[in-house]
Amino acid sequence: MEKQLTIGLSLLLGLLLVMPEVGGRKEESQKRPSRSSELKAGRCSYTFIVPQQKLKGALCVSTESTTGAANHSEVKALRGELNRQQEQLEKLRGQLEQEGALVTEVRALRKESGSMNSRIAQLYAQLLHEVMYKKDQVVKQRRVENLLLNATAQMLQISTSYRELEKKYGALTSMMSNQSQLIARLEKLCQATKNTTPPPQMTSEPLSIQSSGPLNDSSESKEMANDVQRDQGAPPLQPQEEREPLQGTKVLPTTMADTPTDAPFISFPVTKSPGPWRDCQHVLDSGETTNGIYLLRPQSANRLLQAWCEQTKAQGGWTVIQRRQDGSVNFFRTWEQYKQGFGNLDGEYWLGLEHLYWLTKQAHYKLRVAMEDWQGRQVFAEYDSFRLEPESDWYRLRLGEYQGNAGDSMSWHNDKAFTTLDKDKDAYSGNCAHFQKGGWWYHMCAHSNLNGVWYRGGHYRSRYQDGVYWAEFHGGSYSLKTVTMMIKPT
Ligand SMILES: [Ca+2]
Repeated sequence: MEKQLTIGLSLLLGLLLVMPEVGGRKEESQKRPSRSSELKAGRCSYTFIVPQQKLKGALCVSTESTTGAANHSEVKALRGELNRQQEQLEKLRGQLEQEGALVTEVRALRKESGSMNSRIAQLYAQLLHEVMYKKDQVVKQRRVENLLLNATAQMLQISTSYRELEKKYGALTSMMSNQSQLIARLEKLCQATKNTTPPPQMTSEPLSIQSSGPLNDSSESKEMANDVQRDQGAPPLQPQEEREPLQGTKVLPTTMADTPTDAPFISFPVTKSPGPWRDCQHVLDSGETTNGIYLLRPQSANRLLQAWCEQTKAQGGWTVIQRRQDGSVNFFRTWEQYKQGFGNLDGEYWLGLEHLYWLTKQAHYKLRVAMEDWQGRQVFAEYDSFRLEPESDWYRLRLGEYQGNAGDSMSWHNDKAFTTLDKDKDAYSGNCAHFQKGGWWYHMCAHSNLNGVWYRGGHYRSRYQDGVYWAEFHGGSYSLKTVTMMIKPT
């Protein structure tokens, strides 16, 4: 049934396909009857396709009548096709040209992209490097910050401990000041009672040696003191008020052991030529070549004074202004006493700042400090100029160039005012004279103090640096055996 239907349909299709040609042939046969007669002669001009299979095209075509027209139309079609293909070719060529430009462009772009890539890589490396560097910097910064923090903490700690120390120091200073006031009160009490007890003992042990030494074990010193008294012919226990100073000069104490701390020199006769002399150089120039006490009167000064003249050592002509040799005199004195002078002219004494001022005002003087240690070694320090400013300027020290073999322990005190336990003119917050137990041209406080406590034996043990010392010679904790300060005009 199905097969029959398929055959039927194929036949119909075949008819449909052949129909126009049938019409065409009819027209042609009308136009050209000669040819149709030829066809009628024996050749079949229609072809029927038996639809046993699917239709695949014509199985038979007329060869003669259609060939010329077919060729012509085919050529035409071919030409058209050729034209079309040429057009396409042109189109393709145009496209190709366009594509060629595109290729160049793409190449350029690729090239650019390559260079861009390398640039990006470079930038990336740079960025990486910067990041690393920044990281390093951050680490370093943190380290520095930590260090800073540590330092700050340490500083805080130090400042705290410094404050504590300051508090302690303040307490100690006030204690010292209290003790000094006590000493001053005791001194006043001693004066008031007019007894012959020695000056109040200082807090340090060696001072008791100083005050009690001559009584206990130094019979030689006692004899010497007595000799002085015999020489001057003064009664040993003469009250101070009854003593008559020789023409306004100082007075010597009766004995070393019972010297009131504020007593100036007692009257003392001129042992050598009458004078008065300008100074010991003047004495030497006049032919007096022996050591001893001479009466002096500085030019333009209406005051007489006595001093020991050293005429044998270092070419002579030296006016002794200070001497330490046995600890027989207490040098822990007031301003007034340092101003007027105190001690024994043939032993330990201080000539007096006022006298020094007038002496050094009349000419150009040099200073010589002669020292001896406990092993007998002798050294000296010389300053090519020496003078003092007046009391209104606290007897400020003016010192010249150093030379000698003791070392320079005094230039540090140049241009410094004099300080005593009752007049603080030093640069130190406390009073240097309190700690060093003697008046001096203190700074903060001293490289030398020849007015300290005379300790026996050199190295001393004390809470303070209060010995008779010259730091450049034996340091601050060595108390010298003998010291002489003397001046001479140049
Ligand atoms: Ca001071």
